[in-house]
Amino acid sequence: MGAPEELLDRVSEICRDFGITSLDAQIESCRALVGRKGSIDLSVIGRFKAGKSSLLNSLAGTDVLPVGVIPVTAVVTYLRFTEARSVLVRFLDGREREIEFGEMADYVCATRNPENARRAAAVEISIPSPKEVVGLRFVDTPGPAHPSPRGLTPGSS
Ligand SMILES: Nc1nc2c(ncn2[C@@H]2O[C@H](COP(=O)(O)OP(=O)(O)OP(=O)(O)O)[C@@H](O)[C@H]2O)c(=O)[nH]1
Ligand SMILES: [Mg+2]
Repeated sequence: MGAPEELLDRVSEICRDFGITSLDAQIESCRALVGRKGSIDLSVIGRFKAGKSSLLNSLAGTDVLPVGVIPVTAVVTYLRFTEARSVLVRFLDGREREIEFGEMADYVCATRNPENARRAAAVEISIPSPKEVVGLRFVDTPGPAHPSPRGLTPGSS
């Protein structure tokens, strides 16, 4: 089976042959998504420490997003799959800056960027693409009701 369009054509054909109309809406939605330029966002939203970053790492097949036992993700973090590796920080004031891969945790991790003191709006990570995730952009989010990391640092009161 070739491109997604061919796959959808084949599904439509099978549905038509068997008189199945219940999938029409889903097939049309898929066609609209496939026809869109750019990637489809796959966002993970949930309570802090629910395992959001771990899930995306697992889907990406690499431990790129920081995970941990105390609150970690402080800033919305995009993970794109491209040929080159890079990290871009977009700031709340509209500036943007490319940083070294090793600096990423200084923005993403709540312990190193408490209460988003660095004023980052988002971090965009690009890594070489495992074939299965081409066309998707992962969106990792801070858990709602994220407590201050200071409150959960081991040894703190
Ligand atoms: N046992 C178990 N532990 C997990 C699983 N997924 C994640 N963890 C652990 O749970 C902790 C939290 O995982 P994270 O992926 O950082 O969770 P998160 O939802 O991104 O957390 P925040 O960014 O702080 O909101 C880490 O210590 C992980 O190793 C799982 O499926 N099973
Ligand atoms: Mg996280």
